[in-house]
Amino acid sequence: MMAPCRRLLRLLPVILTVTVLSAVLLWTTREADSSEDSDREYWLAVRSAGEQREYVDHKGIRVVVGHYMGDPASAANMPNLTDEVINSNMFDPKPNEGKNGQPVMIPPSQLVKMRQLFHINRFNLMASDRIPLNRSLPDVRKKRCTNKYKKIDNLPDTSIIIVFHNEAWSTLLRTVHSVINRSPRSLLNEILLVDDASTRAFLKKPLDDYVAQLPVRTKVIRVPKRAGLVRARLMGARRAEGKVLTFLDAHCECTTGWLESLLARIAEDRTRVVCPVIDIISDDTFAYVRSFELHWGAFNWELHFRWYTLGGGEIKRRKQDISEPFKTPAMAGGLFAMDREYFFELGGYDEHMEIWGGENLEMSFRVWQCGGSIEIVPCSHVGHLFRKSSPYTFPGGVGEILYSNLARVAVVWMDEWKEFFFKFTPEAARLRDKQSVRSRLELRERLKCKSFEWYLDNVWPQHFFPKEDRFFGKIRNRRTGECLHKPTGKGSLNQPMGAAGMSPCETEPILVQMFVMIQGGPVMTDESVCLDAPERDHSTTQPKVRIMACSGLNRQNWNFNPRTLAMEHIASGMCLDLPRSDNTEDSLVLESCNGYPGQQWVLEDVAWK
Ligand code: LR7
Ligand code: MN
Repeated sequence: MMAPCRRLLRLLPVILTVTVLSAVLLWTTREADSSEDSDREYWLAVRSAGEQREYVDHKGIRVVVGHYMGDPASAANMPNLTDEVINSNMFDPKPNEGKNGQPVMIPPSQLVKMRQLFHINRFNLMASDRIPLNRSLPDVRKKRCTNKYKKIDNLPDTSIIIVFHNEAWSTLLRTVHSVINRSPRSLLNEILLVDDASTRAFLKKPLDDYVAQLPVRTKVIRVPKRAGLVRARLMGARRAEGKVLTFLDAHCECTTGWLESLLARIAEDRTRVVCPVIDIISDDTFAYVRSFELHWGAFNWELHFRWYTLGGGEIKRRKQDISEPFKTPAMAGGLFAMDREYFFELGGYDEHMEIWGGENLEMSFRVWQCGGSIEIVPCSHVGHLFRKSSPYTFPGGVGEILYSNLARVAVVWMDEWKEFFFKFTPEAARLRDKQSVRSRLELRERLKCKSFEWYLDNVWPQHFFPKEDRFFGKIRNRRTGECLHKPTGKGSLNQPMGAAGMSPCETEPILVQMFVMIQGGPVMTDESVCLDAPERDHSTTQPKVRIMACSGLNRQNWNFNPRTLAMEHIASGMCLDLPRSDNTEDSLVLESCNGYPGQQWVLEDVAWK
């Protein structure tokens, strides 16, 4: 394998870990749902300790997340696993195990075996195999939801499309049974299981036989050669007969009311693409954990999908009725419903996207730019099994696949911002010219889709991307000559905030020294973090300046004075200053404005397109 690919193989667990972390964040903050949101501080201390990562969140809750790495599953590189084990169905349900979404406890005598089996799917297969296919789950909806979507007579019916590649029996069929058990029967047209060239023996005839006796029409569609999730989903969509297409990953569990609320939104407006709130099924214990409802989906500078907190104003508006659906700039990708005809009118999916990744942003941009909308429906909750690494092969290499897919997204939909993406993501830039995207550009033309600038301005006005109307570049201090940087160091990728510090300016622009500033507004950087001065108590003479989740609050607004070169903190009237000590670990502070070089800042433009 070429060096960049190897680097990416190492990176993929990190990407997945960040996704899991976002999920953990959602989970540990879920209680804030009903409390004051505006000043929530996600304090997340991350410490790497060998293979384990440990987090202490702002409430002092300690969360330990294992960190699994390694090559995808085949008997050859899985310790003590034979092909016979991998191909056997070890489903062995115990009636009360995992009941009501409770965690599974594995008897101590089984722990060694449990760890071995973990490698097959990169989740606790033994735990999953102990839980019945029809386990109960709590009704996690807000009270208001119970009556909100009662009338179902006029709702469209749906085909459920589940694509899978070497999924475990128990997770796949628990997905199917949760759909059957918790959806109004009249709304289920059919369930389509698209087998993306799985090799496991139990997913062949035994699966055909099993689905034949289910009370809802269920078909298994076989993809002859590994197609990847995009083409597998397209194959399902083309065979579907329901009015709406509802896509699920092959390791989900649906809760009461999940479907009615989604279909009701589409019945009102066929151009809505609707997503449930995605709850967490633990890869370790299979506990069902409700997640925080007020996050929306977007992405970072490298086009990796992220969950971000809704801004302050947005939350206030939603306080009127927190069960109301809200618009989201992007969707996670795996769990959504969409009118079938509209799906094809809008161009289905980009068939040249391989295996995994990028299709969720492609569809998000396309839907928004071409006249539709994407929303999250808080009354619909579906659990998804989050894992920390990918269990299957990426033929052609992880890097080639993921970044080719992302290059296609950028070239077709992002206009000038594609240059920004390629400039700072060399892995994708390398693959840019290999993409033939003519038919997708023609589609964009034919549908008269709007620009990416329109998308940023109207769908995601809180975005932290560069734009003509704002500064983008380095922020250099006049006294030390050093540059402002985003907190770095071990584990910082997962650390949404920390002390605002300084480091020697790099000549080659590097992302951690890049900032976007709107005059009189926030100083932002990648991952939706902003320069913040959270200390309300101004009896401290030098309030610390931090990098924290952008919130839209006034205390994150700054004014750059081009005459004095001062960075004025609007809420306090104080100025951004260097720490008193020379310890570079120390954070910047606010100080009464004094005009000394320590308070003078040079905004150095960096070309982004
Ligand atoms: O080659 C493949 N063929 C497949 O059929 C690769 C995958 N698949 C199947 C796979 O078996 C699974 O059912 O496709 C589905 C998704 O693959 P996962 O579960 O490995 O993906 P994920 O959950 O890690 O990734 C998220 O991002 C993907 C980007 O391509 C897809 O959009 C996934 O559907 C998506 N999952 C979710 O949105 C669930 C919530 C995650 C969050 C946040
Ligand atoms: Mn998944």
